[in-house]
Amino acid sequence: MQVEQYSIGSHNEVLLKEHKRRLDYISSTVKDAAKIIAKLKDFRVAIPSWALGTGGTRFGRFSGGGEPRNLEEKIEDIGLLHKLNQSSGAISLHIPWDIPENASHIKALAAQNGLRFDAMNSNTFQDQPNQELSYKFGSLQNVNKAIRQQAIDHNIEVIKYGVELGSTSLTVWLSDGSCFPGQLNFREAFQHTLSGLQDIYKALPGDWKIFVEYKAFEPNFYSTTVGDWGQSYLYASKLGPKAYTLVDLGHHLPNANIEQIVALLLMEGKLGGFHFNDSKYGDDDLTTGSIKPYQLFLIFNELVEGMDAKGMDHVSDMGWMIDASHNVKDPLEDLLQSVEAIMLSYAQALFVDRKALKEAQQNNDVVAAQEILQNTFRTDLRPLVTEARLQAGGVLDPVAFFRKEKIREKLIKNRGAKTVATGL
Ligand SMILES: [Mn+2]
Repeated sequence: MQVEQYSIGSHNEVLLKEHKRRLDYISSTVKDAAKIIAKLKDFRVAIPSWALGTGGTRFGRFSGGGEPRNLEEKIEDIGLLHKLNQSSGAISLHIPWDIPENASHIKALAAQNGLRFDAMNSNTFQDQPNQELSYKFGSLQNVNKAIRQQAIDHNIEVIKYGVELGSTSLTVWLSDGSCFPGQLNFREAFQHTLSGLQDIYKALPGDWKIFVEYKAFEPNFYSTTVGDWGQSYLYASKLGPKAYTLVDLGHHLPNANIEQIVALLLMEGKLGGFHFNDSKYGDDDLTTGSIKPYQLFLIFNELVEGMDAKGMDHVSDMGWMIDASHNVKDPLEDLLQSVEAIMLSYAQALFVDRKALKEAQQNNDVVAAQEILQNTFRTDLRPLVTEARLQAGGVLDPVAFFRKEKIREKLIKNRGAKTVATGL
């Protein structure tokens, strides 16, 4: 699906005057506007290969049509998003849903679309057709050594695919755990899992990282073997310097203070990856920023502060990715909304007056500290995000452009109304 440059130009021309008016206003009050815009232009969020189709729940799945039928079409869809917002120039692959049969062809296609390969994702939470042994009772934690070995071998295979594509990280999310008391020996499950992760760790190339993603519950409802950031941190610490914790916003128990978790993991140099989404109850995988935008800002505030304290690069020293599902929205529109929310929160975090906040903290001035954060959050920085996108060659209003150009209708015409992308 090609988007012509002239259609971007004519879309922008119509909206340009109003945008400039808003930009001039905000630039007169935000003294570092140009610096923030420059940072926004560099920022990049990876799109997972399983997010391009309509998601589902265990009750049903309602496809919207025009979904990508193969990896090539998924790359084209992400390329399209990136063309519009200039901030989603990376793809995160899931194996075995998206095995690159011809790595050099896939690599070239991604490059044509301005994309690079972000973290690779393994899957030991499902049984695949032709799979010899079942993961019904867990993978790396399993009491059966042959099943554990099968899961280790799979992860090493995923690393090999990643090497061919130029990826440099592996994300391991395990659904391992138990549904009933007494089902598992917790200590043994941990030790098996650690031992499996150690074998996978040994297979990492020198410049690779492994991200250990935690999740509080689901699909197991009594215990999860990598259930929270403490457990993930324990694995990552025991594994070594190439191992990091990955925070997925939806993987906590209700009301968890994610911003504090992020701050401490960064302090320990152990936060390596980040999955964006939003939730009301659990792992709802809703559009980023749709339910709790203030929390998203507070988390970003800690990310920026913590990364700066460690001298980390905002773009390359963290694996940023969206991990959401789209049950009732067009997946591409949903992803445009998520990226926009991420960029806005990042802009707000960059705008926080760190010196004034530090001073308020030192003086125990609780009111001033709150004022600083809330005034920042309530300042409309959207024109800075839009300007960054414009300067990078994107469109002023991605969702409006997507609709005006009837992109979904064109995708349905090309691919058919009954397509179902691989994934959840
Ligand atoms: Mn995730």
